[in-house]
Amino acid sequence: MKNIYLIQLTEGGSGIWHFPYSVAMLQSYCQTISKIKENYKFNIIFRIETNFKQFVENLDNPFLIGYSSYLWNSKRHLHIAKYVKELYPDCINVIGGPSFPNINQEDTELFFNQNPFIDAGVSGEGEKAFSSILLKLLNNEKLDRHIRAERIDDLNAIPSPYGDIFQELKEKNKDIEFECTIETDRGCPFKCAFCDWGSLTQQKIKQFDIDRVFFELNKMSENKIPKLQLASANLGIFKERDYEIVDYLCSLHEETGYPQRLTESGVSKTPNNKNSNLKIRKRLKNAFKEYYHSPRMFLQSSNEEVLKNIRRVDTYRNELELFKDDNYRTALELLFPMPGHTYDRFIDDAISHITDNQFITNVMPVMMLPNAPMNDKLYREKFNIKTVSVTWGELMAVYPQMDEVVETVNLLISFNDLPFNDTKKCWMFLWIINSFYNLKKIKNFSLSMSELNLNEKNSIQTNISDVFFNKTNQLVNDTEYTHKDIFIKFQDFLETDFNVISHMYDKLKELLYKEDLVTFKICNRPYLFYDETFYDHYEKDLHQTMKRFFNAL
Ligand code: B12
Ligand code: SF4
Repeated sequence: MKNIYLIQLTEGGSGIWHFPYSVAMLQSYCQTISKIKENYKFNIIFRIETNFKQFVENLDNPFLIGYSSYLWNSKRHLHIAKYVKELYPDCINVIGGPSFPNINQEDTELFFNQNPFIDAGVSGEGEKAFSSILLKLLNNEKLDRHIRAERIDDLNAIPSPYGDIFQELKEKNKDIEFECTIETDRGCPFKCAFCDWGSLTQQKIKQFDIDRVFFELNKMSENKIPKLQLASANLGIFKERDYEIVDYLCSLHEETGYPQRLTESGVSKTPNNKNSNLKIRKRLKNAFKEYYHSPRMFLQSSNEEVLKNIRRVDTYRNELELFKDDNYRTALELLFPMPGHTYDRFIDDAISHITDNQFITNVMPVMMLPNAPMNDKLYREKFNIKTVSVTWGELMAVYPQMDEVVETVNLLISFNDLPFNDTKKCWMFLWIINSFYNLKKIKNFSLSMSELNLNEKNSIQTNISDVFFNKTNQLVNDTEYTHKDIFIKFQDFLETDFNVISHMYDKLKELLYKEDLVTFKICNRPYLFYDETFYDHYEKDLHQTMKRFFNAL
């Protein structure tokens, strides 16, 4: 038997790790082919507890190693692959997954030049392509360096990995729990410029049999899975079928408590009357309650120019009111910065629902995914896109040995019409509205306070926010000022007039795009990073600063 290792380092913390679903799918399909089953033994690796060199030394006569490459593990995988080649020169290194670059021919070439120890790379769906590699090697045939996989027509030819493979991995890893991914379908008909849905964007959606989906959902419940991720890009697009799946899942949770938590990956972007988005959202929230995050609407932007540039189909922007519900808050997800954004347009996006208690806005920094249309050479040139590399940060696994290699991510920072300084100013604008206006708004919507763990600890901050919120609303009612006017004036005040708040402001602005991704979280939810000592010490100054600002208006 020849030893195959499939490595997909996933993230783990507090004893819960992502199930290495992608490589489990490869193994599951390959084992349907008798010639492969008779000749190869599969070993899946998703966590490494020694240093990488030692890990490689302990491998048992590896014949081929497959690496499943994502933003959060690709550097570590390459590091391992290099040691592998040094120690076992005959072992074949094959890479696949969404971070193997394929959108620009020169990027692929550069990748192979920089990583000569990688023998072959697969773009696209891996199950059949990987099995062909294994069969070719049995026939002593030579491998192509870059293999572009053909689309898999019959997804049901891939057995579920939540049978034997899952049980075996559970047996071997009794000290941890798995959070799991389930695909109900594959592919996405849209082609948003910032996204690389596993290289399956602008592709027909293919479905897994509904009975197979039910089988996997039952496994999630039987095995008491703490968190389930539905990997559909457009949940709700198959109006009846998707609701049936969600309803089944909700019934399982209601009856057994498991799967315990749920997140979904994408919601249908078809017009609302053609999908079951709304029905799904309400069913999920009612069944899972606090174990289902705030329902999210992935707006990305509401500016026409930005939407056109990122080729985003926007169908629910005008139907947002339908998603409101007295029992929960809905999060409006935005991306920033994207070609077409300016300071002014970003502000309009960020405050579009500022006076509505049932909506809260969340802004994500845009990452340059290696195979997203945005990374196409012509697209980059057209908009003069600049990026900066930052460390991946707190989303890393907690194992200290994993710090041997630092994963990084490229973030977009500027375009033709958006200088880098304005990008930072936009993030700081977000910090302002979330620190001084939205905090009070969240407090008004009682459910959210407990949801966000806000309590008396934040009292000085909430008092200051009360002042800002009330004064702003009063001015908007009594004068010609709009919310936008006041927020912009406050930002100018903090940038030009040194005071205790501008001290915090400057410190955070300095960290943007230098530190890891946590800084963007601070801009979105500053109250979760409450600095009690600072607020205690400067309480009086903070109130005086606020007073001075409003008196000067
Ligand atoms: C589940 C999921 C998650 C989960 C868990 C991820 C995990 N660690 O396992 C959660 C919710 C945590 C998550 C979070 C994020 N995710 Co996510 N996520 C997904 C999702 C929806 C499904 C992944 C999946 O299992 N797909 C099904 C499998 C079968 O497909 P696949 O992974 O592409 O594998 C196939 C091929 O790529 C290939 N292949 C894969 N490996 C190998 C190896 C070999 C040797 C070969 C030959 C072939 C091969 O064959 C496989 C089978 O066909 C994908 C989108 C998607 N549908 O793919 C995004 C996706 C993976 N996520 C993405 C991103 C950007 C994120 C976030 C950074 C989002 C954010 N801004 O915060 C975070 C950070 C994650 C972290 N670890 O910290 C990007 C990744 C891009 C990249 N280049 O890495 C994707 C592709 C979505 C996108 N918009 O483009 N995510
Ligand atoms: S963001 Fe969603 S809709 Fe757009 S291409 Fe990616 S998966 Fe499809």
